[in-house]
Amino acid sequence: MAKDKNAPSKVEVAKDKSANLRGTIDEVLKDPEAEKFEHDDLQLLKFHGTYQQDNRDQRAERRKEGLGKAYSFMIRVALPGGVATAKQYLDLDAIAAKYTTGSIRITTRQAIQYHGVIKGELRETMKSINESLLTTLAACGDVCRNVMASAPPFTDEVYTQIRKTADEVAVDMAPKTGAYHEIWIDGERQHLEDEVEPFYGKHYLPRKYKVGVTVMGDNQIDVYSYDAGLIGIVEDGKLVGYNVVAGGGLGLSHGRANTYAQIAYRVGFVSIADGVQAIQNVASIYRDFGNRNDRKQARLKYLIGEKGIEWFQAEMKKRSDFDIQLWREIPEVENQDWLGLHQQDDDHWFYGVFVENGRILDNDKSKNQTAFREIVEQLGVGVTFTAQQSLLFTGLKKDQVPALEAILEKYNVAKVETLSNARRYSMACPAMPTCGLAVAESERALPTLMTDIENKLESIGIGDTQLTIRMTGCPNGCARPYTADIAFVGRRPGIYHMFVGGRLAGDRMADLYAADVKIEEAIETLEPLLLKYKSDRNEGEGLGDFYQRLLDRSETSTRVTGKEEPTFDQLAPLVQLG
Ligand code: SRM
Ligand code: SF4
Repeated sequence: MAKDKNAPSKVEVAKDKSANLRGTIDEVLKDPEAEKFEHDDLQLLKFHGTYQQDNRDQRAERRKEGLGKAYSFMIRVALPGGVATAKQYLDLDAIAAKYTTGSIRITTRQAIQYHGVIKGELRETMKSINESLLTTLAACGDVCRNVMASAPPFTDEVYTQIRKTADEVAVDMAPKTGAYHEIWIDGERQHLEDEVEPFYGKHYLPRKYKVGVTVMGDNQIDVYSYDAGLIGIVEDGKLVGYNVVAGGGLGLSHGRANTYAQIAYRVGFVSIADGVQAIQNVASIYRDFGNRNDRKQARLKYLIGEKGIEWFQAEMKKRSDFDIQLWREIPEVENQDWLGLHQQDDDHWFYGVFVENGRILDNDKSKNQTAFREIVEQLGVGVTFTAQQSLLFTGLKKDQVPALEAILEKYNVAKVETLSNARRYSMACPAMPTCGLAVAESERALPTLMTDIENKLESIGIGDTQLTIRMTGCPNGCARPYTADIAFVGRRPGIYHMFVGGRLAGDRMADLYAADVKIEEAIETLEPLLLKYKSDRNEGEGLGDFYQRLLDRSETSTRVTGKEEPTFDQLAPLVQLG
């Protein structure tokens, strides 16, 4: 029978039947015979912050031995603004050692992920996380995800308010179902008849909803990549309100022109007091009008793309009992990764440390996990995870800095002065072996490729160039490739689409530069452009900016679809002549 294209998707049906996200998760957890979750529970688990995965490196071997997949769980812990106290960090570290493959992985959205938790220990792991006053609820699923906030822990009025607003959005948008508490914490089944999800209702949102809060001039969180965002407007040193953006998103499917990555649209300006409600109102439009039939067309960007930003702005006005003014113009963004030492307030400092691809784990070269544990234990400092997969030690006294640096040195953890400008801004998603959607390597491939890129930049004489290089194992965009200066997006094992033309400011889309490039040929594919950049760039011009000038773009590019023509082909004669 032909599929009814107006029928709700399977996930919508699963939500409908789930009794506010309960499904049969509790029963399967309690059943020692059940080695895995199935059907609807697989979708519902995500709302609780966990994914069933299997180790893809082991698939072939196990198949040969007549064994099924080696199932385990990824758990994502939501930390609004990426903030953890010293005790929370040490607890997270201890949980990693006790229940997981051992590593803590900082995500591109200031959360952390564990991998390899076995089913028999899933409940205990979730309970331990909650005992640290942290949660995994809504870290994944069709809800408001971890709310991001600009990372520097400044205690001035502006940054304090930014973090406060992010925390308030997180509380306001958290699901109210008792299912999470019942299943993972106290095991007592509540009375369901009177339980309501006041904002979400029983179907929650059509898809994920991502939010970030920052301040003008500082876009480390890549606010234009999200479903909704608030950008603080500062006048005479005071925060006066927020510009609201909506409808950003970076996932696309190769070969499908109706899927696209989109820079968020400008909605308008609201007062500080109305910021949280503005984020809820954006979500309510999404909840009421978003596509619930086709999950590939369900993100807010497609709704705004189809109906237009003017329609969206009018709908926002209708739903808001507060004033929505015209967008306030903002200055060029100065991107900062906040690595190294910075003053936090009169008495305190913070210190940013680069974590390659977010992986906190001891290895032969460097023992960052031991170093970070020792720093937090000895100095009692807090930790803020950044949107560039790194971390800041916060609340340091000036006289603690030498001790911190000595610990980094002892365990061979790179200080920012020793990093190239290319590596320090690089990011990769996890991809193989845990991600079920990966079609190519990412985190395991980028470090070596980065060394080749560093060598090439050095040999051309542009080793000091500041640029963002990002890699993902599929087109879903988890390491935000489409806003980077240079990106590698997995197509098949060892083969990548190469994008060029975004920038550190995160407010512009890159172009497909070259299609289906073998990783061994990446450097030679890039070289003509790098040479041309070296000879023809303007003073201070970034690689992405230069490429846009070469393409003669009069307007900022805000969208890249799943079916683009490579721009390098257009430019090949010009570039090779260079
Ligand atoms: Fe992502 C799915 C990892 C940020 C777009 N993402 C996944 C899954 C859960 C794979 C899956 O569905 O089975 C990945 C788990 C891999 C693993 O083994 O751990 C995964 N995404 C990640 C993280 C961990 C990458 C990282 O290097 O840190 C990031 C976790 C963020 C967090 O803490 O919440 C992560 N994902 C992103 C981002 C970037 C961002 O938000 O800043 C994007 C692009 C922005 C956006 O959402 O548009 C992103 N992830 C996706 C998509 C495409 C969604 C879409 O609607 O277009 C998928 C696939 C899906 O949802 O169907 C996906
Ligand atoms: Fe997995 Fe693709 Fe996301 Fe990488 S970009 S983590 S491969 S879904």
